[in-house]
Amino acid sequence: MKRLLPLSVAQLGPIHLADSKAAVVERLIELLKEAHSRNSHFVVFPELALTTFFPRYWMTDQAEIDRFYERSMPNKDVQPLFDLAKQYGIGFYLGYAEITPEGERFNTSIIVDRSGTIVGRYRKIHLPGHSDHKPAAPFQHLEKKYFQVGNEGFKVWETMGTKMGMCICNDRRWPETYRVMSLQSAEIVVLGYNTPSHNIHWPEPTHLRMFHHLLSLQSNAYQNALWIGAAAKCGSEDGFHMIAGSAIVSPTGEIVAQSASEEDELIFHNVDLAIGDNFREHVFNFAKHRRPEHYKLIIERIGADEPIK
Ligand code: CDV
Repeated sequence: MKRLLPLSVAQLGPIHLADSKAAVVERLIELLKEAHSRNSHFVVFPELALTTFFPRYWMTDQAEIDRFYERSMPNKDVQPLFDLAKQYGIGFYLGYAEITPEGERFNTSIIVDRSGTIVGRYRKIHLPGHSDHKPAAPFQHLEKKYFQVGNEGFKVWETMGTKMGMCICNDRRWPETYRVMSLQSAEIVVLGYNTPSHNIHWPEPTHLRMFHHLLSLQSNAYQNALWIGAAAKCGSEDGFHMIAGSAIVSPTGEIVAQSASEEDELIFHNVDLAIGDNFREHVFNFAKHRRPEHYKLIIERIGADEPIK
């Protein structure tokens, strides 16, 4: 029997430094209205969806840095989004920069259910990039400067008729991310991303950025019998280009919906959660087939080292 979750993924085009949060929230609301017109129950918005991808900038002025962070959620800027989503009965995933009352800074996402309640929070664990200034690079990737490593693990929430997990951007490239969630019986993982088209560390062919993004989603959806909804922030933010490719991927590993632009764009699929059941019961029946006694190195080692004797 089908178990349906009408799912939208709301891709965002560029957010420039000069754009106000209120203006961005208006764009999110337009996408929410479109999701409502498609009878969606859930919408996935991108990573750091309220601001430009500010880790590309080396900043030392604390006030300049602080304006990118949210001190509470919801707050007056995003309240209109929460209000309309509640009115429509649509849940959502939203990424933003969080500063706690103690001054800790995280790259965070939340799951809001269809009644407007925040049911889950995730703080990004795999922070890419560097913390030092690289003046020779065309732009920075300073997530290690502006954020701490997430301290709440990879969790799964029973909500909206499913078991939902979440992660953020670079997390999507790591098999551990999804396996920790599929071991908690996650049926769907939602995520947002900001992926620069240009790699500042080595001359990576540009087409590989999109290829590896989709490869990561497709392989991990299949290997963990999961649906994945992935929302890009994309296009050229003040001249810095990021890939699009927002996608909904089935537990078969197939892409069932993909964005076609580098602008604000909604994609939709009436997700049948039951598709994952066949994979969980057979080829990826973890209880029957996993052999954790042979996986010890995965938690004992961080970096690659000598072969074991
Ligand atoms: N925001 C990100 O985490 N971006 C990384 C980049 C640095 C490769 C990503 O994995 O897409």
